[in-house]
Amino acid sequence: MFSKILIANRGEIACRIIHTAHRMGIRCVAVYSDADADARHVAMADEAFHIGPAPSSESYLKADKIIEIAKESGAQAIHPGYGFLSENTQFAEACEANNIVFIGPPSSAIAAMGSKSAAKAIMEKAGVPLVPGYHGDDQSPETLRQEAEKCGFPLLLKAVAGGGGKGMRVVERMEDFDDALAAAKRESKNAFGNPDMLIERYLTQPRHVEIQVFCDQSGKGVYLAERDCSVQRRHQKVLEEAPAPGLSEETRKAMGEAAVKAAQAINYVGAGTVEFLYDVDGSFFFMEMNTRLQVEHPVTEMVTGQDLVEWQLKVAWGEPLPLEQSQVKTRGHALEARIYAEDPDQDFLPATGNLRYLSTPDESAHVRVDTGVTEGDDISIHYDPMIAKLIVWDETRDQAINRMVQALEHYRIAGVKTNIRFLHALADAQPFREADLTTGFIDDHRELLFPKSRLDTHKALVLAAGFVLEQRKSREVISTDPWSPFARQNSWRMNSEYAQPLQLQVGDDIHDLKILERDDRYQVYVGGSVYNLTMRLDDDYLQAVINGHRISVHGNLHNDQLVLFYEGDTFNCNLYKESYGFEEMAGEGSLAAPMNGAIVAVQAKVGDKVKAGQSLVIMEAMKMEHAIKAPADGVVTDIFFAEGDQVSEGAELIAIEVTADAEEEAS
Ligand code: MV4
Repeated sequence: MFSKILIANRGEIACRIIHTAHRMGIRCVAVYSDADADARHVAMADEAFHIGPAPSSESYLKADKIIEIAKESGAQAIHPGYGFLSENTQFAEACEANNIVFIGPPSSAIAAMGSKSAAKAIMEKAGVPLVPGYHGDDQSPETLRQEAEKCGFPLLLKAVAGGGGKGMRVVERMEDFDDALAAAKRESKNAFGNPDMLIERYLTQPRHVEIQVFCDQSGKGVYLAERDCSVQRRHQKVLEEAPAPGLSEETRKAMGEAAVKAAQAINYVGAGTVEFLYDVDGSFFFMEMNTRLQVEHPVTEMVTGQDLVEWQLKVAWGEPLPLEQSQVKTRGHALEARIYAEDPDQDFLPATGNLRYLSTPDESAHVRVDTGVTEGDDISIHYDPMIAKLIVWDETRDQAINRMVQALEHYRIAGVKTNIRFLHALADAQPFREADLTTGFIDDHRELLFPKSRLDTHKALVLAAGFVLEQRKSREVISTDPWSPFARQNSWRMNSEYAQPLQLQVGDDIHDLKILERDDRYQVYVGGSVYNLTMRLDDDYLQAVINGHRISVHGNLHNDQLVLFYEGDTFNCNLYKESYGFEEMAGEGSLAAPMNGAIVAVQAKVGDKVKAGQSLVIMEAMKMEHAIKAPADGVVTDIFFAEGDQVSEGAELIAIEVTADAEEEAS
């Protein structure tokens, strides 16, 4: 076996490869750009070499430099991961030329799948089912028109050089064909430098089902079940699973055998994926072959119990496949969700920033997290914005979905926008639970996938206030800085009633809260309502009881930004303007009701002379009493309510004429 390999990649996949290599006793050499000097993959590796500035073109795509480093470090092989140099035929050849094993297929196999029409021709010859259509070299408009007639409508024009959905056009009727062809050719010429088209019958409700194949150097091949990757957005996979729900054993076997034939037709070696379009009637058609280890390989690992990177290393070293086809067994169901730094509310605009708070679900036999980042890392513009892959397994699909929903609720990130809430809605959506999968899933179920916040705004504000107060208290005790505002010895925590104002900004709205504490119980006044609150905070975990509803959230307060995490959802607010001083309730001359409540006692009559601070009216709200006190010496001139009256927040309760000598005393 190799004793040292170089990983020509970054992020989660570099970490993933190092993990297995280390388990097998293989040393790992990492490479890194300026942006990745402190990255997790660099820390995990046994040694690491700087390769250049942050842009991929100046670092992770520098084939020559990477080969030089492999030679210098004594690495016997290079694992390219996915993306970057993984499907670059010249790189595979350069490795070979330098006596370094490329952990991937021969360059000829990569090249064979580079052109869609050539790939289809190879697959046709190998007897792999194709979507009916045309993939010939004759690209004259007349031939293409004739082939379109033969194919029937709707049809799909696909760029021969295309990939990832670029250069595709659906044509509904012959009348539209010429215009569509001209447009598709133009687009493909611009995008790929090649205007050639192929024609296929357009499947309107297909699923994306792909087979994991493996071939060794002797030409033996096996398939390791399939994955359903139908849930995509703009040709980006979002949620993947294994096995594909509802696939019959016959179809699974036929698809698997077709995939192995496809691989063998191009003398494949190593890990590959054959993608199929799977139609509602159970038919399936070759789509393309990916000549690399794929992002979603973990779901296959979870159901087969195999380590595909270990298989890659063994095959690259020249060993036979670890299992015969008959020994490949699957058990249970696995799902993978891709956690991205992006904003679903802004059309999934990629997000950047610092992962200032990052907490992941506990890993177990049921939950796996593949990631390349740790708390404090930056998500930059330079690379793919994927933060992690969250993979779950259970005996049944339904249980696996529950696991996924739960694990997403335990994945908490602050500092960068993520798609976690979207993924949570997706995994929990009824049509997904019912495996109503097609490639149009996300577009077809938009109304389910952008849910309103699960937390009512008032409750969220109460929890936010509670979190801020409890965290301040815990800091107060441990603070050693006498000048810190947290170090103040405030009397408000003593057994008397003081109201603390707190302004929280949510979006453009500023909410004025008042918080009253007595005997470790709080009352939070917000928007004319009052909430009883008790709580305890353990580190970042707040357990609160609001009006008898026990509710728990995690939180992160950073400068004046607070994020609360609740059931896969986040609530963001800013401490808008904060006062560390405390005012007594109704202490500033206000004789207005501080909240909605009832008058329980009126302790003065019209004409009474009263002293500053004297209690005039007692109000009750949520079973706690509040005294409305005279702001200054004076005479009561009017009383607007009587005992038993209900009053609203802000209502004037009593009028006082401040006496002249009192005014003089005050001035
Ligand atoms: C198709 C198709 C329907 N009919 N071909 C999209 C990317 C490229 N790899 C092939 N794609 C498709 N080819 C025929 N004849 C629908 C798609 C397609 C799709 C396929 C897999 C996953 C997601 C998709 C989203 C839109 C369209």
